[in-house]
Amino acid sequence: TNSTSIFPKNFLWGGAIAACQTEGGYGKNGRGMAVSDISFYDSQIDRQDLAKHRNITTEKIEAAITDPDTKRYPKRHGIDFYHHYKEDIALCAEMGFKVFRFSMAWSRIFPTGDELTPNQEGLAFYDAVLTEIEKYGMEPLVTISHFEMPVALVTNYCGWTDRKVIQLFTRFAETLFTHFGQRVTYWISFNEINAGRFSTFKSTGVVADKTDQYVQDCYQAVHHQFVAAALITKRLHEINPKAQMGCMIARFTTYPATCNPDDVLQMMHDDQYDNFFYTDVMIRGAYPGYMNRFFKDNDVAIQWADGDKELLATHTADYLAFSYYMSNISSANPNELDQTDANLKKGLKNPYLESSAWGWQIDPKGLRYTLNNLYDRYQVPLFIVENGIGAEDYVTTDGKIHDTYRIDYLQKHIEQMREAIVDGVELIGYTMWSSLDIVSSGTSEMSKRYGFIYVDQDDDGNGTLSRSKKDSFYWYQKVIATNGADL
Ligand code: P53
Repeated sequence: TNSTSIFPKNFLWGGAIAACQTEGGYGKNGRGMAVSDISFYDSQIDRQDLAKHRNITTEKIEAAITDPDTKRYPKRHGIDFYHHYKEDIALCAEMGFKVFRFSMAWSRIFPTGDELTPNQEGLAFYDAVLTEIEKYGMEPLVTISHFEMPVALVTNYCGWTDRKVIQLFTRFAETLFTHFGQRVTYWISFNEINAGRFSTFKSTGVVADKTDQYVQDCYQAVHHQFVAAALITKRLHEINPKAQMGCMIARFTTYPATCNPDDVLQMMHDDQYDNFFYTDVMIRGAYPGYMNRFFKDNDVAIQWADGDKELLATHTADYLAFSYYMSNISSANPNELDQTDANLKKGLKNPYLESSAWGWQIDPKGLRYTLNNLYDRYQVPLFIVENGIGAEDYVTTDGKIHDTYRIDYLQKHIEQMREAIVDGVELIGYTMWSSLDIVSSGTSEMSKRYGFIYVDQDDDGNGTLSRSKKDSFYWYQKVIATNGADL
C-alpha cells in the first residue's frame, strides 16, 4: 500500500467479459447458432478434467444443433446480459471502470457467417451497449472473435481450415468497423489465438474426427486467422486511423522443472510452440525459424497464397494483449513429476505455488516475469486483458459475499504489475476477468465464479439472475480511485 501512484495517469483500469458467456438471447432477433451453443454442462464430469469438457465430436455437434434445450447448454442463456446490459454496465461504472472489454458475437451479426448483409437487430444491440459505455465515459475494448463463430461455418467449411472463411470474417469485421469504427479505439482480433492448439473447436472450428490430418488442419486454420487479422488491421487503419488493433494470446508462462538443460530446452519449446509463434507472427510479422523446423518434423505443410507474406509483414498488431491466470512447468521427463489439474492439459506441480480449486497454480510474481519477458522481446505496449480467479462464492448470513481470496489474488497481481512498470515495461491497461460472474468457458459451470458482482444463478440455469456486490467490488473501486496506489 503505497501512497503515491506509479501507474500512468491514463491507465485503463477495467474488467472483461465475452458475448458467448454472458449474453444469452439465444435465437433472439435473428442470432444464429454459434460454436459456444454446443458446449454442454455435465455435472458427471470432474470439473478439473478439461480434456473431457473439450471433447467435441461430430456426433455431439449434430445432437446439439437439433436439441432445443437451453439449460443443458449454459452459453445459450449466459447471465442474460442481453437484457441486463444497462444494469451491468452501470455497476461497472460505479466501480470506476475506465475501460469495458466485451465481444461482439459474429452469429448475432451474420447468423450463419455466409450472409451478404448484416442482421440490423444485431448491430442495434451493440449500438445500445456502446451508448451505455459512453454514457459513463468508459472506453470500449472490443474483441471481434471470442470463441463464438457461427456453427454453420463448422458444418459447411470445417471452420477456419477453409480459406474462404477469411473472406467471411473480413466481411464481419469490416461491418463492425464501418458501423462502430468511430466509437471504438481499442480492438482485439482473436481472443487467445494460441488456444487453437488445445481448444481447437471453440477457437477454429476444427473437429478432430472430421479429418485425417488434424495437426495440419489446426495450423492451416491458424494461418488463415493470421492472414485475416492482418487484413482487418489494414481495413481498421483505413477506416479509423486512430484505432488500435491488438493481437492476443493466453500467456502460458512456464518454468523449467529443474536446472537440467533438457528441462530448459523443453521450456524453450513450450514458450515457442504455445506462445511466441503467435506473437512473433502478429507483432514481428513473419513465421519464426523454429516453426519451420517443427512443421518439417510433424509433416505439416502450410498452404500460402500469393500476398500472404506481405500482408503479415505489413499489417502487424499495434499492441500485445494477453490473459494471465497461472504459470506452468516444463519438463523433459514429465512422467517423473507430480501432476496438477491445470486448465488445458494435465500440468506439473510447482511445489512453491498454491492452486485454485480448479488446479490453476497461482503465481503473481510470474506476472512480473511475464510482463518483462514480453516487453523485452517485442517492445510494444502491453495490455493485460484477463486476470482473475475462479472460485466458489457463498452468500453468508449477513447477505454478503466475503471474497477475500479474490481480493488477495488480485492485490498480489496488481502489486507485481506495479513492479513491472518500475522495471520499465509499457503497460497500458488491465481488464480483470470477469467483471460479473459468467458461464465458465472451459467447463460451462456457473459455480466457477470470477466476478466483482455476484449473479444469482446455478449450474443448471436456475436462479433469479439478480446482481449483488461482493467485497471485492468495493476493494476494486478503491484501487481505481487511487490509480493503484491503495491496494
Ligand atoms: P474458464 C486457457 C487457459 C487460460 C484461459 O477460463 C483460457 C484458456 C482457454 O480456454 O481462456 C480464457 O472460464 C478465456 C475466457 C475464459 C477465461 O480464460 O474456463 O478467454 O473466455 O472464461 C477463464 O475458467
